[in-house]
Amino acid sequence: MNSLKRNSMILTTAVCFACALSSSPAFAEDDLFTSLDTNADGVISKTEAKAHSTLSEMFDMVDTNADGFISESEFASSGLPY
Ligand SMILES: [Ca+2]
Ligand SMILES: [Ca+2]
Repeated sequence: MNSLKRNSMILTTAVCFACALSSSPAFAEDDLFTSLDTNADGVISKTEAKAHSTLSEMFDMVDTNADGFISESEFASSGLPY
């Protein structure tokens, strides 16, 4: 009885921990993308990227389909430190 209770407590803690792990980095990334996308058209232009020195330097590398804009998925796969 006692050990069952403890097990379910451990499980709850583990689930919460996994939850925090998976949600916070995504949130931070999303937040930066949104704040860089100043005209809110869903992509980051070269001009908008100038607000972030690292992104600005890496723009051509991050813009994998070379359309001159960084989409959210291109941004997400860039592995940029932020
Ligand atoms: Ca934009
Ligand atoms: Ca692109």
